[in-house]
Amino acid sequence: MSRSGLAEPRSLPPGQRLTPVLRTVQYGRVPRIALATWSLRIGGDTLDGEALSLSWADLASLPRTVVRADHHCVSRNTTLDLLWSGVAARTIVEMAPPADDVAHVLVSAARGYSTNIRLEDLSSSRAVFATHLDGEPLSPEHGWPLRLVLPHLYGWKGPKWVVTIDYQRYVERGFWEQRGYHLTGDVWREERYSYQE
Ligand SMILES: Nc1nc2c(c(=O)[nH]1)N[C@H]1C(S)=C(S)[C@@H](COP(=O)(O)O)O[C@H]1N2
Ligand SMILES: [Mo]
Repeated sequence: MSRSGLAEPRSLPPGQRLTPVLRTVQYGRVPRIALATWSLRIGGDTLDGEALSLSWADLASLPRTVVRADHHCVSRNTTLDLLWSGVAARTIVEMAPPADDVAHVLVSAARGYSTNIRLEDLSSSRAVFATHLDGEPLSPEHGWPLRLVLPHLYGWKGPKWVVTIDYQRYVERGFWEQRGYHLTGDVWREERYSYQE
């Protein structure tokens, strides 16, 4: 039944509460990155066995997309309506496709952070390697030059300062997945901890 005249309250994922600003959350310090030497490497179990490296100029030549999404940190803070723009993760996956039996991907960042993502989550239509937030280039704290955004997964599944994508036939847990967090991390299924797997 619709309640005319009243705005429909927006549904929050289970166990989350609203926070008005996107708080910076990371393990360790913000890395310094030079675009001239930066690259995004897609390797591991690729279809042709070769790794692909994209320079910043290569990345800039790819088609761009915009995704409006809410951010959900597993610490229970949710921030609504962030506008991410960059390159669809699908575009990158299609440029360097995985071998047929690959189901997982380890995405790693400068300074050692990593996270495991199911290939089907990385290939979902709203997954984006973002260069911009709300129309501005990412700030260093929010992941400049490139961060992954997966709106239906908890925030830890979106590395800031992404540098490598490794397709994996076998599951390798990333930074938080080794420390008790869930392998898949779906926000709407409330997949927070590894004991739920
Ligand atoms: N490289 C890296 N990326 C990271 C993290 C991190 O510690 N290192 N923390 C994650 C977590 S837990 C969240 S909630 C978001 C926070 O993004 P923000 O700092 O832009 O708000 O970044 C994610 N990406
Ligand atoms: Mo988080």
